[in-house]
Amino acid sequence: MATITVMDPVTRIEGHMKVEVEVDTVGGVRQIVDAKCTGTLFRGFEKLLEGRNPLDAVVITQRICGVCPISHGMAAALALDEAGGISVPSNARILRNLTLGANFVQSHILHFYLLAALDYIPAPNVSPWSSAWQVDIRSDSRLANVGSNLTKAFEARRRAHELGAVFGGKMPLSHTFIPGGFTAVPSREKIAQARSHLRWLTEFIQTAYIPDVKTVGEVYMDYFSVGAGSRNLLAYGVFPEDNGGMSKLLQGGVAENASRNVDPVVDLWSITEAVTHSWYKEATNGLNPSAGDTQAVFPKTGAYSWLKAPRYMNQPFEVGPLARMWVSGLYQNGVSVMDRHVARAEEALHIALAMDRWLDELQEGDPVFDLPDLPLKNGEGVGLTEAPRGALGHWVKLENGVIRHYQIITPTCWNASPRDDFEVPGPMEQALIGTPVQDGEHPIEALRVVHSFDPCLSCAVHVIRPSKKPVVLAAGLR
Ligand code: NFE
Repeated sequence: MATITVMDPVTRIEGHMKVEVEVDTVGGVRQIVDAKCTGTLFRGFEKLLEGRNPLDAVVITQRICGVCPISHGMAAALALDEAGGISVPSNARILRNLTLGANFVQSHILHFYLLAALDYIPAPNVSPWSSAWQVDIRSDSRLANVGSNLTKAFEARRRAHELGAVFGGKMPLSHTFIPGGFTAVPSREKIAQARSHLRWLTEFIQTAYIPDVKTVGEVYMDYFSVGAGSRNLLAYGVFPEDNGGMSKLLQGGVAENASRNVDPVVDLWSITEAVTHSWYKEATNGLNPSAGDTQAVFPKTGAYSWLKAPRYMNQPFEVGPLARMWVSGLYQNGVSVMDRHVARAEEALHIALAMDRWLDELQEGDPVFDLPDLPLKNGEGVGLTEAPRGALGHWVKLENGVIRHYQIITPTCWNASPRDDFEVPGPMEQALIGTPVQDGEHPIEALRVVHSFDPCLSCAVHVIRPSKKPVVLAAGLR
């Protein structure tokens, strides 16, 4: 007999999400046969930017999310750099990389220890932890190490924020990203301070984070075969290593069906957003973000999410650390729940080691910005970068010194997207379908699949309904 379980809200994620799974027996195996992921919160950012000073984009878009604000600061700065035809000096490129790198390390450690680990180990019997469903929590003495590092992870996050604040001024939100460069200067003292935090964090990643993820992978080996999803992987690439941005620490690219042959993301016009199953006006279906619009329609027949459905060449693509590490040729073991965790941990080390090198490359006394003529008047730009959770793009159009049009596609929008106009489910929905489930009432296996993508719904929904009258919108709970 088929059962339907609704998890609302999904906990230990960022933002507001509902996941509905239908469980049935197929070929003698109890498993998820259908899944719907819903972004349940309606927010406002893109419309908020229209008519504002272009420089506001860097500050305001960081408020989309407290976990990955630096990525939005970076994407906005890159979009404005392009709109203004500005190139940034080496120091600025490196300082941007260092501040973003600290944010990645912070976010990855947060995800494993504070959001995902409790799907696999018993929770400590103290606040703020509370146990997950006690289904399939395996008893293995090796897991004790993971538990003992849960509290140390708080210190690691604090350290990573302090590292980001050395040049970023403060964390989690930084005011140092500007078109044309960066507003802090490197000094010998700051470099030494950053290096001290970085060395501590690198050791934590090497001696705790990576071994702990590998331990969970050994005890839950079967999760290397669960939750593959679309197997299409996409990254824009991040951390430019030269001022032209041609070479990046993590390269961009697309790998269809987890192919080891990686193609470049050549055609930005092939990025579109479907809204057939999203609460937006159908006339805006299939638009490229440079022309995209966000007009809410609620209720709407067939719609079940505030997320749009981004597609590349009409296909759903998974984004995130696994996609980045895959297209860069640094991790190509497989596409699964556990591969996402391992790739994320290995990426954290890869970035931390590069940050040590970038500290050496900073030049005290060299410029940190190439100031553009302000205000930026007219132009168009696309800021493509990566957030901890995957590919992030900001599309901006300036007219007469103000922002005329702004669109953002976040990583979680790619991963947790609803079905598109061809009825093709999003990557997370595809990853859920086929997942074996022991207890249909408490499908912890579904949570493990969802958590492996590290979803952030705050990032994924960011539109407003421009109305003076407050409008109450509910997500249509069953
Ligand atoms: Ni709110 Fe974000 C990241 C972005 S996710 S965390 O990483 O952009 O969609």
